[in-house]
Amino acid sequence: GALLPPHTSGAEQHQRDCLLPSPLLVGPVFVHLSSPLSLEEIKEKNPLVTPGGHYRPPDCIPKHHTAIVVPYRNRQSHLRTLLYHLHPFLQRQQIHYGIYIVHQSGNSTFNRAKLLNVGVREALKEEDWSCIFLHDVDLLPENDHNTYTCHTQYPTHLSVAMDKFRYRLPYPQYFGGVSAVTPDQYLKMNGFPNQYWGWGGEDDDIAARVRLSGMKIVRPPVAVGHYKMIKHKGDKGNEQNPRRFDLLKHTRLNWRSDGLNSLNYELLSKELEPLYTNLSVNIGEDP
Ligand code: UDH
Ligand code: NGS
Repeated sequence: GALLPPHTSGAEQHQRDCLLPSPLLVGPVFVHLSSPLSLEEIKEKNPLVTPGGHYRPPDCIPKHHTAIVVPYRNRQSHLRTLLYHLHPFLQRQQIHYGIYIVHQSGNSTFNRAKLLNVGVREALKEEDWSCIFLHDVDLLPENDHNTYTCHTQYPTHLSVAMDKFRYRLPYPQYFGGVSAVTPDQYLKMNGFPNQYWGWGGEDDDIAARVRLSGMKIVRPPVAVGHYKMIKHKGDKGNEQNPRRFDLLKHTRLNWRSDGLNSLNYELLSKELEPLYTNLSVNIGEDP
């Protein structure tokens, strides 16, 4: 018979590659935001998810290996709603995935982009992910044809049609919400900025890095990129950053020196929870 690739495990020998697109997709779904289930109840509904929030399709060999990185502090009910929704969504896509929650410890001003840098680095220490998703905790994809995989050449912006923006982009360069990079694309743009403390501008800086490093942004069709946002008030510790406009004027000068290559942090703990990996991290504070 034909020789099997050397990395094929015994259990996989009689399996086929997962079909693309996945036959399990259902298209648009209604996202209901009533009070979320407990983590135990969500785990019961997702019996094949393994500790740390990992999953592999049981009956076929997946082509895609995606880490979902979520910047996080003090949004417990949003997290439960996201997990309730995202696990089945990703399983219908038949991809191999893992969910990483990057929790900023302490009370210093929130820094979304730096937490994303930490998440990418820690996720890649664990597995050879082919794609990394940068995912706000309060955004729920409404159509599973919006596949959580990467474009081979360019970074992807997925949340192109959010309900709060009346299902369209708020402005052409908008890159916030949910986006994705391959490890190569991430290296090429020197990751994300570490200097945006507080709300605003960090996503625009990331979009600028994509262009400055010679890439462009790709997007799914608007009809597929629908997201529902869980409504909430501004967070304590994430007030608008008054320096964001000034920082954005200097992205062109700073992107090569501030980013992945200047990242420092202290990993306080890493817990393999039943539905996600919890990384607790000290990222310092606004100098
Ligand atoms: N986040 C937290 N905890 C915080 C702050 C932010 O977990 O205290 C994370 C979370 O994943 C959130 C993301 O960072 O989805 C982005 O936060 P954001 O406040 O910038 O964006 P969001 O879309 O809200 O959640 C925007 C409107 C908030 C009030 C407007 C302020 N002008
Ligand atoms: C822009 C912000 C982005 C933000 C976007 C949407 O003005 O960081 O609005 O904000 N850029 C600057 O402040 C420079 S939202 O409507 O979600 O609150 O993502």
